[in-house]
Amino acid sequence: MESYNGAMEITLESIQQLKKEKNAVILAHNYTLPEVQDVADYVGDSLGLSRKAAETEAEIIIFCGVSFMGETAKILNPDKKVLLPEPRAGCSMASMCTAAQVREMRRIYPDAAVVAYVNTTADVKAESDICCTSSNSIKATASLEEEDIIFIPDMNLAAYTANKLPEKNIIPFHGYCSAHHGITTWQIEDLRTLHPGADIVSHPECTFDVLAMSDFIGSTEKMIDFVRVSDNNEFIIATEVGMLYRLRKVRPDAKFYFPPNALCQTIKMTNLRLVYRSLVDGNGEVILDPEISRRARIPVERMLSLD
Ligand code: CIZ
Repeated sequence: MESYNGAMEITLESIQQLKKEKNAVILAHNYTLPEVQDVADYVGDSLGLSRKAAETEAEIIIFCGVSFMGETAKILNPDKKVLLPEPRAGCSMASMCTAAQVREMRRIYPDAAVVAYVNTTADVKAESDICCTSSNSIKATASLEEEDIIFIPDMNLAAYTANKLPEKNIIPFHGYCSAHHGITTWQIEDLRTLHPGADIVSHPECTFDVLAMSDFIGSTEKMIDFVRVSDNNEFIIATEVGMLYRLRKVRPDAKFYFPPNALCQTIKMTNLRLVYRSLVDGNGEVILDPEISRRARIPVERMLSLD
């Protein structure tokens, strides 16, 4: 194996060897390709990944996910090298909301605090009071003194959180994740007709109507925990289809049914060859403006200090 450009086989062993030589850690989101999950030191949801990024002692963090995830790792590790093997892998929801829009909402609602879902750019985090993930949006929002809460950018997570916290006045930004927002009640209804015994397990980025049909709602990692200990062996899974790989590992005996269009194409752009390339030549370094990074760290650390 001489270069990553030619036709050559990149093996698990070659990646492990390079990781050791470079003192690198590989973090991967639950939606990444199986070949990427197989070489990762940790696979999980945004909260788990942020925690791992905050505590790692490795010099290089290879982040297999989309750009806001790499940025969050860099915000938490300004002195480390953070590499996003496919730097073009963006998140459509994160790009729906700009820092200028957040400033404008603050101008309109001067008494409100801002809760930023982790699916935001560093610029947007820098304008926010606290970050949250889908596993702690309720806790993060409840931790704020303000009654009025500007919740950005996911209107579905905002609705889910608002429903659990009637004492708060949640003002949503109208962004959404295309993969989750596109899951419809009739798709879930069709799957339920075909598999009447299955539990419906949904991600809070789904619409409120889909959540209303669900037996369990949670982040990807919480969904895995639910399935792991469930007595049932059939599940309708309302989230991105990349989850199938981990779900099959934790419950090889169970059957999983996904709606047909739940796919995040950008997170699938990272493959083994790109991971190898980042390890060899540092491709995809995440660079942030130091002042933005300093300001964005405050809401991220505020979130991490909640548990
Ligand atoms: O992994 C998840 O649950 C996603 C997509 C987001 C999050 O907040 O962790």
